[in-house]
Amino acid sequence: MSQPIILYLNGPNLNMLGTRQPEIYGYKTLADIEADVRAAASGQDVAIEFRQSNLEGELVSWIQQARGRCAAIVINAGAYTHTSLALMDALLAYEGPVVELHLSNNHRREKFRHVSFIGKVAKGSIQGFGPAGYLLALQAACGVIREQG
Ligand code: DHK
Repeated sequence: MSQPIILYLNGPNLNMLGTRQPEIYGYKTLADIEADVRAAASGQDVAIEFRQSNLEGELVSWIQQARGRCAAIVINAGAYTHTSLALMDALLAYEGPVVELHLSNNHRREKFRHVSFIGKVAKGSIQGFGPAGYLLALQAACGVIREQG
C-alpha cells in the first residue's frame, strides 16, 4: 500500500529563512529544514511533500488539491495566518487533520499576530520552537494519522 502523504505548506517570506530576521526565525534555511523533515520522516512510513509560495491563491490551490490525496497538512502560512479567510475556507473544505505551525511564538509578539485564521480550523498548533517545530509537527501529524488508522 502507498504511504500516507503529509503536505507541508509554507507561506510568504519563508523562502527567506536563514537570512530573514534570524534572531526571530533562526539560522536554518527552508531547504535545511526540509532536509531535516525528510530525514526524520524516512523512518516513519510516510511520504513528505514540502512546498513554499509567496502567493495566497497558490496555497489555496495546493490545499484544494490535497483533498482525498494527503493524509495531513502541516501549514506555516506566514503572515497569511493573521489575514487569510481564503486559506481558512480552503482548510475547512479539506477533510484531514491540519497542524498549524510557526517558528516564533506569535503570542509573545505584536498584537496583530495574536489572531490566527489557521488556528481556528487546525487540530492543534505548534509555535515558538524555531526550526525544531517542523519536526514536532511531523510527530504530531504521524500521531494523528496513526490514531485515525
Ligand atoms: C512567520 C511569519 O512570516 C510571520 O508573518 C508570522 C511566522 C509568524 C512564524 O513564526 O513562523 O507572524
